[in-house]
Amino acid sequence: MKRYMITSALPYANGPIHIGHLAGAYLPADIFTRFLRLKGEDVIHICGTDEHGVAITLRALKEGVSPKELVDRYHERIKSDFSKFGIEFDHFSRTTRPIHYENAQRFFLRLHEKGYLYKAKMKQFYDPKSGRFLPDRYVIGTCPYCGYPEARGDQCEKCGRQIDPEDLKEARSALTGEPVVLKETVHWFFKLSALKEPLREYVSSKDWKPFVKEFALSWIDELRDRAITRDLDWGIPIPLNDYDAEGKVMYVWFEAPIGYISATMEWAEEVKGDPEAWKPYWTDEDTVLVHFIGKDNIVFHTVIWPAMLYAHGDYILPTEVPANAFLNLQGRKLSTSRGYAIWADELVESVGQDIARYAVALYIPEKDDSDFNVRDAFTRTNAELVDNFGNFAQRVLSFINRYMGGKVPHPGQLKGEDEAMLRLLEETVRKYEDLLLRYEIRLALREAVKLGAEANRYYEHQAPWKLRKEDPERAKTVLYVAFQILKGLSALFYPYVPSSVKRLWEYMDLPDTSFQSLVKPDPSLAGHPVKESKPLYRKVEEKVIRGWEEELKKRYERATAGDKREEPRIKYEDFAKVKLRVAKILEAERIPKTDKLLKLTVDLGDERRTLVAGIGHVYKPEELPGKYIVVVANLKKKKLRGVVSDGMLLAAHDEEGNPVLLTVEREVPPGSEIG
Ligand code: B3M
Ligand code: ZN
Repeated sequence: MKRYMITSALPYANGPIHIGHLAGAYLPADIFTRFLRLKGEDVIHICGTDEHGVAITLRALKEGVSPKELVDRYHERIKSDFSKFGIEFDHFSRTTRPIHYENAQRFFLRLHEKGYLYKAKMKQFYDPKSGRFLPDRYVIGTCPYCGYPEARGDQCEKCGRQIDPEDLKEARSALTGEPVVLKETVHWFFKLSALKEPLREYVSSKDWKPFVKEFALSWIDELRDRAITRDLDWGIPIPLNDYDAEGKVMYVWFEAPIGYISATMEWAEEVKGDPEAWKPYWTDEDTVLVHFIGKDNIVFHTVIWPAMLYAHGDYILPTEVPANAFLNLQGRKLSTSRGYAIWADELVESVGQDIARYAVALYIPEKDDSDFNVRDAFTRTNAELVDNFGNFAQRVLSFINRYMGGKVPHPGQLKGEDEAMLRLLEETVRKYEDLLLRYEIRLALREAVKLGAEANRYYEHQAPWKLRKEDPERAKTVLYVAFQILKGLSALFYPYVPSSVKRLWEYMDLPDTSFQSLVKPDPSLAGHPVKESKPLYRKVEEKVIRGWEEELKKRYERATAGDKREEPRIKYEDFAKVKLRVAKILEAERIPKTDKLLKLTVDLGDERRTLVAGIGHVYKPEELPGKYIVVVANLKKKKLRGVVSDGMLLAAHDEEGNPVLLTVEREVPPGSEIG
């Protein structure tokens, strides 16, 4: 027996759970845990709400409630969303619990005592009106890339790019709307730079998904010390007797992962009634520590959190970090704040828990971003779950009830095709287990579905409803084999659709529902009585699918309607201030040590100009000379990486945000005016 400590990312208590969250972390974690538990492994699945940080305070501000009110409300909501979706935890805690405050402060002190934390000055944006230092996200301004006027200092919601708050134009405070200033402040820093080598060794030794491992390694290359305190009044206080610590709290990303341990401690006390019971899960080298997360959390779980654990010294490091990419919805990005999502609770209300789980499981973005399209999702679920597994279960059980006196029949001599079917079960189980243990949750499901399809084919081909009269002995053998296969299938489908499989087990009335017993044909079940059964699933009807399509279209329109309204109209005179002209590219070369920047020499008719353009990741310098492009000719000069850019070229941005040059429909003399 192996010991597993499984965690799912602690969701911020600032909104309900949607299918993107579920596909990204919670459903795969739940499937994996259920599989291990069915196999009898020693496993616990721990989670809880992440209740500090600016994601919380900003949301509270928007809703006009206190952070405490906000997190109380969403903690309950999130807990109920998970339970409706059948996501089970051994314990679901909160980062505002006293046990976590104490534990996080102990952790901080240990790192401090061991010399991993130091105090230093830094410059940070300050809002003179509210008298507060502002975290990156609280600084709002115009995005330097796409011009979106409401971009946040950490990321632009419109074009999705990462930004530094210093790059925002017209930077202002999200709290007061007033201009911000840079001001000196003191913070505690985590000496990550000192841990580069052990971290590199640790990550290199891991057999993680390539995109996870590469991301972690590239981060380690550029590892710098990071501030782990913040000027905020909502969070865990710094446990030091120091004047500078006043008004500061721990950075949420420092304390939240410690919350995994705190929640396990709380589980030990409250659920196990043994305050020591958490220890082997976090300190025994034999424990497999697995963090299920979405891709935006990779750095924290593969670099910073392992660094913290390493520096602390008492704990094991993560064994596996099965991170997932993003789930889109009808080809578009999900957004909680804009309300473009399918929420966990409404999906379950619409189609039932297991159909909902199955549909989402089909799109777990294990390798790349995937797209949840309601028509595809429900059509496939109807075919693979309802018509395949569900149908087989119903056929076998109702036949036994109707024609075999409600008892699994005693078989006659098995034929080649019977044995082939049982062998296929054995092979499938092997592949399935292997895949699940490698976190290939979608591929493992494929194996189960294939076996289900074969089982239906076998049943169809043997046609026991005909054999019943022509060759009753043979009919019994077929039903016996079909029952054994159904029992095996139930084990494979259980982690994905647990509540319907539990119902199936009641109908089958099995003495033992451990994985090992389910997947092994059991001759002693000949003569075993089964119960009256009902169909496990109902198909998702066309009108439900169409209803979702229409609803999502409406949600998307509502989510983006604001964008259109926000764009203020300008007068012609304003536009006329911008001098647009046609230019011909004469030369192009890369600016050394940059990935994107090209230096262009262009012909503007009466003069030559140098432009710097961030297009080098898409255009090769040699393909540019001779092209006619559009430039803003009267822009103030700007120095970029030592080169003065005298003007700006215009480009559109494609779906991936890559630049596509604007050109003219036919050649006109360089320098021609546009307007
Ligand atoms: N709350 C981020 C998120 O919800 C964060 C995860 C914390 S895991 C320790 O995406
Ligand atoms: Zn932008």
